[in-house]
Amino acid sequence: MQVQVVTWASHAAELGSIRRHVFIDEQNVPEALEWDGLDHRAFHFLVYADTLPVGCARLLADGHIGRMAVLQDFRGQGAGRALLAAVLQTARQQTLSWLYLNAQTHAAGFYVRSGFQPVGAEFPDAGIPHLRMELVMENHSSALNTRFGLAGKLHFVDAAAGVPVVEITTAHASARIAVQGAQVLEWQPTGQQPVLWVSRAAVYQTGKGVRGGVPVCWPWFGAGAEGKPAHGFVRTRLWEVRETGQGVADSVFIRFGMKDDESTRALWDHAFDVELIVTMGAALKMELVTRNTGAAPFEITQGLHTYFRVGAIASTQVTGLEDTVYLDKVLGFARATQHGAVTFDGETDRVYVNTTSDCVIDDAGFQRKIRVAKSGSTSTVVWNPWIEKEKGFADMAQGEYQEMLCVETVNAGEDRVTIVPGGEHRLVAFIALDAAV
Ligand code: TA6
Repeated sequence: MQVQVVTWASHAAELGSIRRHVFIDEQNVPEALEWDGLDHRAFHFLVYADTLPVGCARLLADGHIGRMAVLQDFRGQGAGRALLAAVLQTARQQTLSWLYLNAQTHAAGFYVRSGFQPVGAEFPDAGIPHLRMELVMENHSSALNTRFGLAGKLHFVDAAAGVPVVEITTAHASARIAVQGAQVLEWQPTGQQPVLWVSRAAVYQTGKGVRGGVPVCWPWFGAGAEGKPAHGFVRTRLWEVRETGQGVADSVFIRFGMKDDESTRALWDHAFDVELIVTMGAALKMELVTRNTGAAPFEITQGLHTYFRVGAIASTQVTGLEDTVYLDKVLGFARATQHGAVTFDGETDRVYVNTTSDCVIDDAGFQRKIRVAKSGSTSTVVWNPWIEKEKGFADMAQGEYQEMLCVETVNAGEDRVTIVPGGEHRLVAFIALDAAV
């Protein structure tokens, strides 16, 4: 079986014929889903049995492999393997650093044998069970460094197989951010204790969120609907790295992004582009930007689920939420009012509503104050699992509840955000050590 790399312009007839036979005639995929308007800017692959084109595949510039199809009479003869080998070769030539696809579940084993990992739960696409699968190319970090590295300030390393992490160092601070989930893991101002907390039992593996740092909860905050993941679906997926650069006062920024695809639309049927922009210097700024690229309004809840490192939770308090109403998750979301500073002597899980205030984490243990300012949000979550709930997290070590505290910058509870077609919403968290200490 020979494979040719072709373009839509040169081989639309052969490509279209195979896809019509396999997807439209054989699998009843609706025409409107098949011809999605992306063909003209993709790499295409045709596999031939002698001179007859019997299979095809497509690779988009963001690493999305799709439209893998082999005519019925030519299956089981190595056509799929030949196609995938050609796709991987082109991906390397294009210094693509990671690939993803939405495989029909029955074919998942074929991709696993080529190094792909399933990510997330099975989902229906055109009524056929699918699994999203990702492959971090062996050259991932080096490809990202080639395209986005900043000498002496920003570079990519592999924290574990398939888990690339960007390391940022400036005169003011250092940081680490996992490309998976666009999850800030560490931010440590020079000469200070780490400001963010990551569990010693955290798991670094494809498709699994790291316990700590700043998980991005989107496009819903909290429990998902039946069979859908808690805190949305973006924190366990690889995001695109779109841009890096230097900002004011020796800061460095990195911009991650993700668009909708069949697997996201199966979980949440909207067209979107979501970005996380992290600007790191003497302060840490995170901007979660949602754009509605579809034709109808949609509503989201979301959160920057920040885990802070504290000296000892029992001698830590949070100010800025005085006299604020909150929904107490520990008491079935009963409404209550905050009197004085928030202190901790047991499981605490509260959504404070109608508040745009800065919060200050007053940490007597480390003798410091951490300010958490925000915009684009009228709700704040404060969470500590305490002893019993900590035991329920396999990725928390015993007693770690004493050294961590979540003060989360969110749109949660009644603070729901509606975004019209073409519109955007920007949720911003701004974290700094209070000079006042
Ligand atoms: O933000 C607080 C919370 O919703 C808690 O109720 C707890 O579920 C926490 O997030 C951790 O959620 P996760 O899905 O990351 O284990």
